[in-house]
Amino acid sequence: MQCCGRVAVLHPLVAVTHGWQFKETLQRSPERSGWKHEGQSMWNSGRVVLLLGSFIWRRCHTSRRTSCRSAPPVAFVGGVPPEMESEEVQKHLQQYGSCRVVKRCRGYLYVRFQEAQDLVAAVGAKHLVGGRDLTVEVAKAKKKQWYCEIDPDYPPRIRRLMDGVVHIQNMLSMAMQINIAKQVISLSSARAGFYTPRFEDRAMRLRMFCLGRHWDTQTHSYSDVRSDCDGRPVLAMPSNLKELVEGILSDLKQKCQPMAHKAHFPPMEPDTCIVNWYSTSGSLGVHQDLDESEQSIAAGIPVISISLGSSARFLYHPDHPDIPKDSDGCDGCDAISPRSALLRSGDIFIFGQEARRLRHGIAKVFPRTCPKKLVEVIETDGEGEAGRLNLTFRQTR
Ligand SMILES: O=C(O)CCC(=O)C(=O)O
Repeated sequence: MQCCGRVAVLHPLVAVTHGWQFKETLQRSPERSGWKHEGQSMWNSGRVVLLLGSFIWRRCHTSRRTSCRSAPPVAFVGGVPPEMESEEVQKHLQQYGSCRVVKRCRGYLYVRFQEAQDLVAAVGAKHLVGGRDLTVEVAKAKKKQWYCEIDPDYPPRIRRLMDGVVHIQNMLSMAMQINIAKQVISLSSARAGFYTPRFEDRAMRLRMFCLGRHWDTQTHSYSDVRSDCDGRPVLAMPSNLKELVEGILSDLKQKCQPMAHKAHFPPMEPDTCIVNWYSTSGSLGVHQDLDESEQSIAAGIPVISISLGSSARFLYHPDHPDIPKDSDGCDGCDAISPRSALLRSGDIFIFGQEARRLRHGIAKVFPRTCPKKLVEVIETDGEGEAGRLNLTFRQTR
């Protein structure tokens, strides 16, 4: 410690020579290090100081360079309630100078000022907006951040599969996946939890329960009670899941600037989440999600799906309105070969806009693909294999 302060002001080459003098301080005990000779120990301590000196020198240099560069005039605005429009905050801050909101997150947002002195003036003032006391500080984060706490070792990858269809790989960190899975499994233990629905008189190859509104597989409609099952009221949709969906859409909007309109979905107010649990022999036939309101479908409001646990082969058909349909409304799609995507734990799949009527299904769930940390959380099937949880969020009204 003592030597660090001194070495910090030196160039690494100078530090080598000083290393000889500091050998008493830095020399490791011969028993622990195995260094035998005085000469060698002096050389080694010199090397330690060289490395240390070089490290500190680089740190000093880098921090000097950084501090010389003026920080971008971006304000962090905290205490923003979800219902407050970003424009309202922007308008309020424009009294200090030209500025615009550059990022909106849960509870806070970032505003970029054109002039640094305007930011300084805003930081020193009190901000009462719509009855809320907002805090305005100089933003510390220089990098764009995701709403979701992603795993830095596995950065998300956005794949635009076709217009209106986006697959985001690795979007949710393991911690987030575990939290969501735990929350859903604990909700499913309520009286209105998982059951095996029937579709056209056949048991579906999955178990299901809904949050917000119930999807009746017999009448193909949404209701507030489990009308095709036990008549119980449907469980409420937790606000954190709703916020998660909004956060995913806002992340996508920000991260996909180059794709611009191709990946921008209309704003969404998810009122329903269908939770599916598949065993490793489970599947879901190709279908279209058309039971939501006509307005919701026509506006291209997306269906957002979160995958947790074992991986699955997701099939989708590009929608071809020209292909004649039979009485089931779906036979024509057999003529087109389906495309597929492998959905892994933590992935998000979104379809909306012109692809809102996408035909899709789950062909297969793969055994031995569930991340270890989720095996304990997600229910296992008869074979002891962890299944797959899927949450699809929709705006049904
Ligand atoms: O499990 C999935 O990934 C798809 C679920 C689905 O298509 C649905 O619930 O409509």
